[in-house]
Amino acid sequence: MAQVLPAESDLRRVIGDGETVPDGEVDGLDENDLLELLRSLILLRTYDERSVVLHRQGRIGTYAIFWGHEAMQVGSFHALEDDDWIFPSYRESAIGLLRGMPVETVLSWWRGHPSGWWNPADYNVASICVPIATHVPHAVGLAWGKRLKGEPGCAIAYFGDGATSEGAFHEGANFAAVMRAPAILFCNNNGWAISTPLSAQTRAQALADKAIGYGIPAARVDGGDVLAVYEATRDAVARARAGEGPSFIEAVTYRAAPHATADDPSGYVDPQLVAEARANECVGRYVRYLRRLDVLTDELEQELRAEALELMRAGIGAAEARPAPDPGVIFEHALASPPESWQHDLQELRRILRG
Ligand SMILES: Cc1ncc(C[n+]2csc(CCOP(=O)(O)OP(=O)(O)O)c2C)c(N)n1
Ligand SMILES: [Mg+2]
Repeated sequence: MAQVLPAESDLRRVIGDGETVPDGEVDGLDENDLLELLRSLILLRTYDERSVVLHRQGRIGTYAIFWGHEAMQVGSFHALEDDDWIFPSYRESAIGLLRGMPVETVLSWWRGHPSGWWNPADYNVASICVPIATHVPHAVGLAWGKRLKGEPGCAIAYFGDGATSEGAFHEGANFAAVMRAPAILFCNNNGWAISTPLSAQTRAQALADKAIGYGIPAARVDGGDVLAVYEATRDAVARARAGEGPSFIEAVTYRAAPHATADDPSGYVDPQLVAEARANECVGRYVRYLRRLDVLTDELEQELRAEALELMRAGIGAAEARPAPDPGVIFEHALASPPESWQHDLQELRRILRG
């Protein structure tokens, strides 16, 4: 049995604090699996930190920072099989890297380059969704389709606390429950929807309570604990694959970074809470856990960091080496019968871009 603290209203946790709270463990994970989780955490952390720098240098556009969200993404990802579909929001923009998507592709997306759009069927990763919650019904529909076709696997949709106020979330959740779709609704509850705090978002005591209203089993986990997230998602995947329908996971953190590179949170966040969240951030927490278990050496940690940095260096080089796209792509596929004025607009755009 996994040694996991009770779920109920409290948050499930596996990683202790090295002092009064003891470390647990998750059944079925050997030393290699534990280190693979770390490799993924370091890859995403490196991707995120480098992306902020690349943005500052004007080499990518506005970027949605996920610093401190890596454990939610990595823990849930590693509970999936390759045939399970992933529906990311902008907050999980780099989750495809864990499925082998090139860094160059994701960076190209943030550069607004057409090569940043991949064929979802190549990785079983849907396009990055920017409109809040609109991908929840898509994920549920795909999951239901799998059930109808008798195919194995499930679909996981990632969204935030703010998304649970959107109609699309509620439609997707109800549909998933009614159709017993093999779907996992994964809510990253980071306490904020840009500058709107959770307290202004809902009167529900927990976001997981919303799932209960639809008859969907829900778990609340510590979103900074990669092992707790893994364990809860593994349960959800098993339910989905056994034909028992959808699950909801509420992973709780406190957003320790700005919403995006265009945001200045100093006017609305509590700096004390941010400082606490940063001190307790998920990658450091897991590194300390592995060190207490004695499975991580300095050399290996350095190796993983160097490997991730090299991937980023090569990725930005490859993304920047791509020829600029023809500005005509902005106009293509937008309207069946474009107005004549677009010809003029396109010529004007070409003229401006030529400088
Ligand atoms: C349908 C829609 N409405 C508004 C926005 C603008 N918007 C972008 S991010 C965001 C906040 C979302 O917060 P949350 O769901 O908690 O996700 P988080 O950004 O915290 O991961 C909003 C309102 C949008 N992208 N789509
Ligand atoms: Mg949020």
